[in-house]
Formats: sequence, C-alpha cells, structure tokens
Amino acid sequence: MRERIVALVDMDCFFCQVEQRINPELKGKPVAVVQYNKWRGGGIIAVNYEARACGVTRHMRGDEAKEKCPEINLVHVPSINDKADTSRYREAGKEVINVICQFNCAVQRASVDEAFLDLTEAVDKRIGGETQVSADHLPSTHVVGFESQLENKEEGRSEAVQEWLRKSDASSEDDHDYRLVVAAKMVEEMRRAIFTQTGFTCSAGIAHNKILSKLVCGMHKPNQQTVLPISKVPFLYETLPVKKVRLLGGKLGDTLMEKLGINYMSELEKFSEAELCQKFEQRNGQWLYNIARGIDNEEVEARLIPKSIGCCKRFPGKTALKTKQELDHWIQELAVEVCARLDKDYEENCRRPRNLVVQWSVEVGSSNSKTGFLSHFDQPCLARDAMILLCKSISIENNKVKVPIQFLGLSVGKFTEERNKANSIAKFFKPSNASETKVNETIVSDPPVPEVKQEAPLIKTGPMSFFLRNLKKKEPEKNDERVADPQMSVETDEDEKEPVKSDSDKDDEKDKRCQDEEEAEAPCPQCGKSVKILDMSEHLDHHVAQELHKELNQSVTPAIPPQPSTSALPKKRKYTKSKNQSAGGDAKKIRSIQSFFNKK
Ligand code: TTP
Repeated sequence: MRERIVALVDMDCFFCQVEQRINPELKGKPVAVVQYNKWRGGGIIAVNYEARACGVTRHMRGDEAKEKCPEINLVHVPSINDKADTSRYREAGKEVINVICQFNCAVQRASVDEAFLDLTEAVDKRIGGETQVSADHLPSTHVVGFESQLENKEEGRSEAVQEWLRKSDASSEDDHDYRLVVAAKMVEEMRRAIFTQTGFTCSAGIAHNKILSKLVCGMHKPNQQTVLPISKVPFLYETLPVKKVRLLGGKLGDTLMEKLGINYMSELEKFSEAELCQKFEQRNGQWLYNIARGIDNEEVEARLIPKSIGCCKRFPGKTALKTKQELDHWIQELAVEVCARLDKDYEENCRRPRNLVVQWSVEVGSSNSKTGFLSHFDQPCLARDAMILLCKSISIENNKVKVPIQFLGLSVGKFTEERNKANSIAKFFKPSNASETKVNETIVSDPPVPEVKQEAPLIKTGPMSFFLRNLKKKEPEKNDERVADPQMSVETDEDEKEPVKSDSDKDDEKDKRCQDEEEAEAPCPQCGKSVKILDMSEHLDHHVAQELHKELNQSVTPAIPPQPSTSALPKKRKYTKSKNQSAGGDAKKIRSIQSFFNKK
C-alpha cells in the first residue's frame, strides 16, 4: 500500500490575526485577545508572537500580561448579552477554508483555525508535470532529521532543505520522499494563497498521516512548515514525550506512562502488540502498537462544516450558578446563540441536528454531560429540552442547586441533511421512465407548465425510503401516531472512529448516552401532543407523511379512480399524463414539499 500524504494547516495566533486585520494599527505590536470577563483583566485566549516573546502566555489573565508586557494591546472578544460572540473568528476561518478548497484535495476542517488535507491524489497528479523542485520553492520549509550546524538559522534551514532535496530526487528509491517534496511545494503555494487572499499567515505539518502531520506542524511556527520523512520517525520519537502525541495528551497518556514506565515515544516500540492489548484493551493496544511505529490509519474525512455547533460559558468562583432560575436564564441565553448559529447553518448547509448535549461542571477540571434527542430547533424548545436533561442529572431542592455550576455548555450535533430528504421525496414524485410509471392515459385537469429538468428514478433507498414504501402501501390511519422508520432513529456515533479511549473515557461516553432519553417528553410543535423526545423525530416524520399524503391526494386524486379501501394507495397507477402535464404537476408538488421542509 502506498503511503498517503497528509498535511495539517493551522493558523498562527488566529484570533489575534483576525483582530489585527480589523485594526491594522495593531500589526507588528504585542496583542492578546481576552474573554469579556473583567476579573483581573479577563482570561487570555490568544497571544500573538510579539507578546509571546515578552513572556505572555495563554494561561495568564489580562492584568498579568500587562505586568509582563506593559505595551501589550488587550483586545476583548465582542460580547452579546454577557456572552462571547465569536462569529467574526468563525467567518474568518471559513475564508481560509475557501482558499484551501481551490487546491483540489480532500479537506477536513478540524477546528475554527485548522484543517487536515489529504494531498495524496493532488500530488500524484502533479508529479507527472512537475519540474525540478529547488530550495527556492521551499522558503519556509523545515525537514525533520535534516539539520545544519550553521549558526545563521536561515542559512542552516536552507542548507538542510537542499540536502533533503538531493536525497529525495525523483529517481531516488523511496518514491514517498519525492512525493513529500512535491507536497511541500504545494503547501508553500497554498499558504501563500491564504496570505494573499485573506491576509492571514499559517503554519503546516506534512507527513503520511494525521497524527504525525499535527505533531510536526507545531515544531516551527509562525508562518513556517515542517515535513516528516517516514524514515525519520524513529529519530523524532527518540526525544518525543509521550504526552505530545494527539490522543495521548490526557488520561490515556498518563496511564501509559505509569503502567509501562516510559516517557518517550521511542520506548513504546519495545512492547509487543499482545502486551499492549492486554494492558490497554484490544482497540487501544492495537492503536498504540501502530503509532509506536508511526502508523495511523485515520482518514481525512472530506468535511468542511463542523460536526457540532455549540457554545458555553464559565461561572467561576462566586458567579457559580446556584438557583434553578439562574440555570434557566443561562440555558436560555446559550440557546439563543446556538439557535442563531443553527439558523445560519441551515441556510448554508441545509441540515438539521439530531442530538442535543448539555455539559456542565461543578468544579474546575470536572466535566459532565447528558445527550438527548433534539425534537426541534427554535430557541424556547431547545432551551426547554436542555433544561429537562440538566435538571434530571443534577440535584435541585427548593429551586436551589445542591452543588453550584461553574461551567455550562450547549451543543447540537449528529446532523442530517434535509436537502437529501427533500430531494428524495422530490425524486419519488418524479416519474423516472415509462416502464416504471406505465404511461398509457392522459390527464386534462392540469394546465401545461414548464418541464422540470431533473430526471430521477423512483426512490428505493435512503432515509425516507421506508416511509415512502409505507406511503405507497398504506395511508396512515387517524390513530396511527408514528411512522416507524428504523433508519430515521439509527445514529452512527462518529466518535467511535477515534482510535483511542481509556476506560474512563468510555464510561464518560456511556454516561453521555443519556438514560433520560427514554423518559423526557415534549409537546409536538405541530399537533401539541406530548411525545417522548426520543420518539419526536419519528413523530414529526409522521406529520411529514400526512402532509405529503395530503399533497399527493390534492394533486393526484382527481385522476385516480375510486379506491375500494381507504387504507391503500394503488400499487400500480392506472392513469397517465402527457409528459408536460406530468412534469408540471410534479414541479408543483416538489415546490410545495420543499417549502414544507424549509419551514422553520
Ligand atoms: P490555537 O490554534 O490553539 O492557538 P492560536 O492559533 O492562538 O496560536 P498558535 O499559533 O499557537 O496555533 O487556537 C486557535 C484560536 O482558538 C485561538 O486564536 C483562540 C481560540 N481559543 C479559544 O478561544 N480558547 C482556547 O482555550 C484556545 C486554546 C483557543
């Protein structure tokens, strides 16, 4: 199997750069971005490199930063209703992604300011037409394992790159090294394009998998990139502390060091796969065995939009939330932001979340969460569902919270695309070809309208297929409240793809799969009936079914001969339309069905 080429692009001190672009007077000066909280000058969340040179770090508060660096410019994150408004940073992140997308590679947006890229194909395409790559093409590249003794840093870097190029030319035995050279040139171009089009600098790591590209990205910052040839992995691991590796920074890393008595990644290679599996469970053991050898198979998932949307707020010290009213107030506030972002997300991506997660902590370092099914997407309902989840999990007596809450977060995730639903249904109504629709009659009731161009087969698979099959077979009866669609309620846990989880992480996860899901109820926004939140999705699908059925009847009934039973739609249509008439009728249906889905 050929090795992949994976890059991580990470913006430099991103929030600071965004603020400097808004206020160019700040360029070249020490800057830190501070949370709206006024206590001791607010909490710092981003520090630019000029301020870092003066000893300012992210863990300081604004006042402390001023002491270290009196000329520092502290910029406050904008806030709305006492809540940080980070939209300007998210929008800036999107601009960067748009530039990266011009380079035709799989892009996985990993956070507000970083993205993984799979460059394998793009590099292969380039290699054919690529002219010789020289050190001039790689003005900000460093290569792990190629270091010069020259005192002048820039001269040393350039000399090391030249040596790497000599050893990795197109005719060298290790084809992967030459592909890395081409990738490095491509990433230099990409970073230049990002700077030209957005004004932001970034750094990058280039290796053969995600873990290693992330690891080397941080080695030379800001505005530089680092390449890791496969043959240099043992060299890198020799001095690499275990906890520096992504996914080993937390509990698993601690346990690993403790149980195996190791500090550096190179020491992990001594343990057999069986030993690691026995000590850390099969899945973790295998992953550890592989990563000790520089192997990580996690794919770059082509994903440009976030998996979840959420916001949170801390209530440190005396500000901790102590009453049910306070909780309710802040849940409402957080829900306002989540819903505003959800609406925007819906406009851009036509998708809706299925999961609602409430997170809270009662002391620094602790974290709890509960997950529930999201019934609908307006602020009052989201806040209410979140409050139900939270109140079932914490102790409240006489409206007083037993242990005050110091951190509260709301997020939604497990998105499903509604465009697909609408399209699937639209496709269902669109006769695909003569053999499927048995055209042999003519309808005269509908006036001719312009033809809909889309040609689609009768939908047989996809999330709505079960419902559609049922709709064809059976008209929902008055008391039939639910359209049971297993596909609608099945959820794939994307987090399961993460290769490493400690026992306690897994327990947390289990805990997250809220037991309360089965009990919590909410009124249906369409019929007002009280329905379990877990069943809400199917229940709403039932309304979709009714709506569609009504539409189907309204537009088609005149042409359907009287049916012997009220419960069944004809298996075979005994009517036909002229091509134009058919398309026009369908167009009308498609339009009104789409408008149904677009209702907020
Ligand atoms: P990072 O990529 O962690 O850091 P950075 O971009 O500021 O600096 P570096 O050059 O070292 O990569 O975070 C990206 C942005 O996310 C950061 O500018 C501010 C924001 N952020 C928070 O809001 N809270 C946090 O706890 C962290 C770590 C970052």
